Amino acid sequence: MKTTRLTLFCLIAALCAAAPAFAGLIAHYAIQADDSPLVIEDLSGSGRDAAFVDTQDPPAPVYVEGYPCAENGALRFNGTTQHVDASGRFGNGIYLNSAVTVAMWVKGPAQNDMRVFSEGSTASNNPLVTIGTRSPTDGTVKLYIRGSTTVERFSTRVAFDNTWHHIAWVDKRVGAGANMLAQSFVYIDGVLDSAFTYVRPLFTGTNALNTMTIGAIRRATISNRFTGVIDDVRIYDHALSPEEVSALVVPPCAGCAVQGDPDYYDTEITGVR
Ligand SMILES: [Ca+2]
Repeated sequence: MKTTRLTLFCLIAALCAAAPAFAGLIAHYAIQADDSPLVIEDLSGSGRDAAFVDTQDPPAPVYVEGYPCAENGALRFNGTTQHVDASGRFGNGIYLNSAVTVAMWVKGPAQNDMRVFSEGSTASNNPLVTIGTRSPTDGTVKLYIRGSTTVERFSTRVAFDNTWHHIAWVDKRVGAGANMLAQSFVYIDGVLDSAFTYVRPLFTGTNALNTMTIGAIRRATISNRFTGVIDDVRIYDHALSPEEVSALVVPPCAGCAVQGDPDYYDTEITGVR
């Protein structure tokens, strides 16, 4: 049991945010330091725990303030040796669901062509389903999907500017049968940023997916490691509505009083992880 200090304001915000949008949640990496810092627990009830992986010996996970204002509630990735690995937990791939939503909080600088979410293959460098940063560096979000064909799209707004931003990617097939027509929506901070229709690449044969990572790409080797903080990664096997996406976004930490402020309520809460 971990004791966490939050202001009353942030507690209410967090509780309000935690309530909705759990149906169809197939993995939820809330991320919180505890007695097992190398295990990134899946709170969805699906048993898809992930592992913190670090080529440093011993592994050195760094937990920092999460969103919003949760002490030791997020992981800071160093960009050189670290990622979170849930490979093998999602069958043939999250993206093979007819609809999928991937959502998370990020806080990192603009950087060239790194990844916060990725599916890939240890057998081939080709197949990728990824969310990351744009090359050339401009702080926007890059969506890069490559199987039998390649799809590359960019957000309009910036998500990587060293402050907290929420990213949600909602993708769903709209074609029947073998028609792989799909619609994709990118939300930043709970607001629709961009939308497009495209034909989903195929991930069969040599393009089959078998890895899932947070903060890097895993193929035969690890690459494209993200520098920055990631919190509360949620994966759904369906398309969240705009209202459900915006419900994941709570008031920013800037709105929370800190200890010493006149309106800081020194509220001790136990049983909150
Ligand atoms: Ca967290």
